[in-house]
Amino acid sequence: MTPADLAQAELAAQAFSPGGRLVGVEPLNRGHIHDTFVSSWDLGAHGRQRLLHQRMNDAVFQDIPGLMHNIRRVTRELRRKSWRAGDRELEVLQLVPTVGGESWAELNTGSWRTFRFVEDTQSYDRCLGPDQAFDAAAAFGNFQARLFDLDARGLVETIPEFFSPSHRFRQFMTALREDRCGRAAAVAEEVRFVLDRRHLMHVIETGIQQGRIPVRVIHGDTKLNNVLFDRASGVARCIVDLDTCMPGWPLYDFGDLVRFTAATSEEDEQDLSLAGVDLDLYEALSAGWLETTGRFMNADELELMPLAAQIVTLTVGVRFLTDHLAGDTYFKIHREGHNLDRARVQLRMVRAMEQSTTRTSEAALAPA
Ligand code: GN1
Ligand code: MG
Repeated sequence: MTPADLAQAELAAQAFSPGGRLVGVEPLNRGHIHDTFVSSWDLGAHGRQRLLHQRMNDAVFQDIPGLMHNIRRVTRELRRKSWRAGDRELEVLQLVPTVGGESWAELNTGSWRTFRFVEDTQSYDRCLGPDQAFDAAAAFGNFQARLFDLDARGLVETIPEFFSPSHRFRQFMTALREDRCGRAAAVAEEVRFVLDRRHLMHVIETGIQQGRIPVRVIHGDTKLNNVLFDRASGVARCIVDLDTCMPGWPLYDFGDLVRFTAATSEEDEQDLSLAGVDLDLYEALSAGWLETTGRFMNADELELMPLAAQIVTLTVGVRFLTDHLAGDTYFKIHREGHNLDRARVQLRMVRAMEQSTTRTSEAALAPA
C-alpha cells in the first residue's frame, strides 16, 4: 500500500462522508481481490464512526452495477427476514450510500463502495475449535436459509460460471496448454494430481443437469474469516463479503467452509507437512450446517456433503494453480510462488480428505 493509495482512499472516503471530520484512513489488508480501507470520523456530539471502503477490482468484477445490484438485493432480503441463529439476532451488513445517494462512487481512482464498520468484532484465519466451527457453520447455513425464497434469476451472475468445477478445469487446461510463464514443467506433480481427479470436476454439473442438485442463491465465499465474531462473547455476529452472492449450488458453501475452516494450516502455508484436515472440526461444521440447512437439503445433497468438500477444495486449488500458470493475474500475491503455495495446500487437503473417507469407510466395514 503506497502513500498515493492512502491519499486516494481519503478522497474516496469523503465521497461517503457521514458528516463531521475525517480523522484518518488506514489500509485493512484482507482478501485476495479488492483494496480495503477503514476511515474514522469525528461526529461531534454523536461520537466517532468508522466506515469500511473498498476499491472494487474491476478486472475481476467487470460488471460493477451487477455486483452492487446483487448486494443491495441480498441485504434487503436478509433484513426483510428476521435473521436469527438460535436465540441470537445476526446483523446484516449495511451499505453506506455516497453523499449523492448512490450505492457506489465512480471516481478517477476506480469504483468505490462503503459499508458500516462492524465494531467490537474479530475475524479468524484459523479456527479456535469445534464450538467456533459449529457456530460459523450454523451462521453461514442460516444466511443461506434466509435467502431460500430469493429467486436466483433476480441476481446477476457477475462472474459467469464462477462456481462451476468443470469451467475451472477448462480454464486450468487452457493455462496449462498456453504455459505463458514457462512454469508448467516445474509443477508437473501438481498437474498430474489434478488430471488424476478430472472426473470429480463433472459430478456437480451432472447432478444439476439431472435435476438432483438445485441451483439457489449462495454466499459463495464461506471462509471462516468472513464471519465476524463478537469480541466479548465470541459468538458469530455478522457475515461479510457478499461479492459472490449469486446463483450457485448450495453445497458449494458447505464445501468452501470445510476447505478453509477445517484446515490444519493457513491457506498459504509453505510447510506442507502442516497442511491437512481436522476431522473434529469437520464433524462440528457438518453438525452446525445441518442445524440450519438440514430441512432444505435433499437426499442427494445430504449424501454429497463430504464429496462437496473435496470438490470445492480441489476446485479452489485448481484456480490457484491456474493463476500461477497464467502469471498471477487474478489473486493478489505477496511473494513469489504465492499462488503455487496456496494451490499445494488445497491439493494436500484433498489428499487428506480422500484418505479420511477411505478410513471412515474401512472402519464402517470392519467387524465390530
Ligand atoms: C477470493 O478475496 P477473497 O479472499 O474474499 C475469491 C474466492 C476464493 C478465495 C480463496 C471473487 O476471495 O472465490 O475462494 O479468494 N474471490 C473471488 O481464498 O474470486
Ligand atoms: Mg470474497
